[in-house]
Amino acid sequence: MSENLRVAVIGAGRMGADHVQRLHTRIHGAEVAAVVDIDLERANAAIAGIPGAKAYATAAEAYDSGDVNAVVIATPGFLHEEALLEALPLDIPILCEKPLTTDSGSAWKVVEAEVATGRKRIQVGFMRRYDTEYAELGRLIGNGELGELLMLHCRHRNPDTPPGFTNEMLINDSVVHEFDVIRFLTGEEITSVQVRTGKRSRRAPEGQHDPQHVLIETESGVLADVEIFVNAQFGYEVATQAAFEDGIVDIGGDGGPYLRRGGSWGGKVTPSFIERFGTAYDVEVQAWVDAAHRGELGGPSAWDGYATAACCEAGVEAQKTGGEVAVVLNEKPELYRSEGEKQ
Ligand code: ISE
Repeated sequence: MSENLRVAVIGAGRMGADHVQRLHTRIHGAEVAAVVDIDLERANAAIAGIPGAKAYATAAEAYDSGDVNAVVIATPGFLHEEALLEALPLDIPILCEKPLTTDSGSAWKVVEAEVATGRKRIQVGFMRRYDTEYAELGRLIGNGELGELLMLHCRHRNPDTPPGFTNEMLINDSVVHEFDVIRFLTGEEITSVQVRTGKRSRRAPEGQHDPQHVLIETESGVLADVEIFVNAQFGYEVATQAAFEDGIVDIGGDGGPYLRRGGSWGGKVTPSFIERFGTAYDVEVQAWVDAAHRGELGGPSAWDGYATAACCEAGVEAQKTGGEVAVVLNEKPELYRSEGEKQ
């Protein structure tokens, strides 16, 4: 086996195919050994032009090949639990796209399975943590130079939704990112979620109430409001304004170049999350590979996946009731506690 990590990418859909290209062309210290998809044609298309990579219909076949020592799980969220429980006993580094699983019960099963192995093996693909502007906001919150953080105003807009994108997915598939990044930025757990639905866009497909307004509170009382608007038509936007005691910080606005021509001024709108977070995904995957080479695992953990799953569950209940729903978490296992938390 080469010095490089030999990665199996499970799922050759949009995100899986993107990770295959990333691993093949931009990431150092890793190569694509296998692509797994129940649709073998799609798996074969994903490995085209990648020497040494093989297509399989099942993860078991890829693992049995003996040519794989790391795995990226990029199947739809409802298939993650099974894929994670299959990969954990192999004792290999696992990068699992978000969400860890789609409900807190199954996420907790994954946490328990990892705890039973005695070491962290799972990193969850919450790529916003690797975005430079989010990281800078985190730094400003941490060093206290603007005083205490008081509120976050988050805009999360997608141009449209793929077929089958349900009302619950506004929370489980989209706002899950805000749940994670708010926990990451504040270093606190989320204590409650409320969802309000107002006027519905005529562009929202049947069964979806779009947009929605999500109100989140953390342990110390930081309030975050999220406009989740997944059929916003114009393009992709993930932006946040943070209000501190001594200043205001904006992140995520569209970048240049800006053009002045023929009496108008403007730039291009980001088309999708693939472009908006392209660099963050690269940094995330490279960090995972580098850690694997050191025999470590960093980044968002299975605990983070579990905690966000619990927030999503509260969010989906809040969608139905309109009321404020408490987020209740199990006790954090020792494996996931920081040194400070252990004392
Ligand atoms: C998608 O799955 C993502 O992860 C994107 O970051 C998010 O903006 C989008 O709403 C999700 O559907």
